[in-house]
Amino acid sequence: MSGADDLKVLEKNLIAEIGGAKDLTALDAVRVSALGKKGRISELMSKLGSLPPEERKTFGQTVNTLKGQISAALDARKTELETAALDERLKTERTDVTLPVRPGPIAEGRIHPVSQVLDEVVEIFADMGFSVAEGPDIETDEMNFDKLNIPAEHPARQDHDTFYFAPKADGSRLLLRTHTSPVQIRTMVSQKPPIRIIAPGRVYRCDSDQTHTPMFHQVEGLVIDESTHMGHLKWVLQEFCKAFFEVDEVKMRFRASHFPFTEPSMEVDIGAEAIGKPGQWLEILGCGMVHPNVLKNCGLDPEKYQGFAFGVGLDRLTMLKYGIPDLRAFFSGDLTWLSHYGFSTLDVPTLAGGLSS
Ligand code: 2U9
Repeated sequence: MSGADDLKVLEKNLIAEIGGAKDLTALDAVRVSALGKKGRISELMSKLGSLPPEERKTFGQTVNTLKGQISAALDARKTELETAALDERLKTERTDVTLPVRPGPIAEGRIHPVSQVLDEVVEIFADMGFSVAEGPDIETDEMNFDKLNIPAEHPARQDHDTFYFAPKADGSRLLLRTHTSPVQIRTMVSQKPPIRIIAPGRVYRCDSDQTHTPMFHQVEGLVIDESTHMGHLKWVLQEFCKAFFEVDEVKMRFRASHFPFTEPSMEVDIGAEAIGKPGQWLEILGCGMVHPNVLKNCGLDPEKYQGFAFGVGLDRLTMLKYGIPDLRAFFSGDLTWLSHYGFSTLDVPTLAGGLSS
């Protein structure tokens, strides 16, 4: 066989071996056997010196051409095998981006139902133009009682079952606030009307049984302007109840009551059909027109200013809306209870999004 024929056969064999390589390892073995130091093409090159000078040039060029062809064929097959391997992986390694987030510590955390209801209440009143006001849990007798028209000898002072701190040298003593009303007092002392605030927060009374815990939550509201009247009060409470219980209509009953800080004072019941119990009335809040003495105590002229206030127990509101039977479980730190009644961190209440859905 002539040298040229040898090269043709070698070329044919190598191309067949390259085409037959099933994977990258097999292909690399072909590359080494052709182009490696002791490979078939490299060995041809080493024979060059033993050829007669007149044949060297042509033989050298032909071997170089073959080398180029085989390199190109190796590269092409390599790309082919890599693409096929990638296609195979893409078939099995799919990512479904529509799958829900894998539960982890953050996804499993729950918002306490009282916090959720507080956020709902804030959302509703913010939409009506109220701001949120806050104040300290530790208060003075003056802010918690005196300025609210509850003097030392007033029987309501006993009703509040107050937690007192040890008296100071001057006889004065601090206390844990028994309602959030001192927040409204502080607002009236420091701000000129118009005032439109809600004051949510923790309050404390020395009382503990099936329906009372020593710490509970309230939201109180206060609106003071020159001509604010009971019609405004009734409208605000009606809108609040409809939005909170997520119903188009709610029956409301205003019963005459008595609080030292409001005159007149009322307790409000709603028709329990709002929570799916037709035929019953449920007491949900207290309210009234701010007593002129309270306005005076805060430096406001009752001849010029008037307004209304209301108070709602948040824990009770939470039990009613979400059908939670036992108040004491609210503060027991029971994770099983919380995973049942709690809310996902993604359930942020918004009016546009349908409050609780
Ligand atoms: C100022 C003036 C008046 C707040 C009011 C009520 C009626 C009321 C209860 C509801 C359930 C307390 O948590 S509860 O037990 N509250 O009935 N609260 S009027 O009146 C104010 C507050 C501040 C300066």
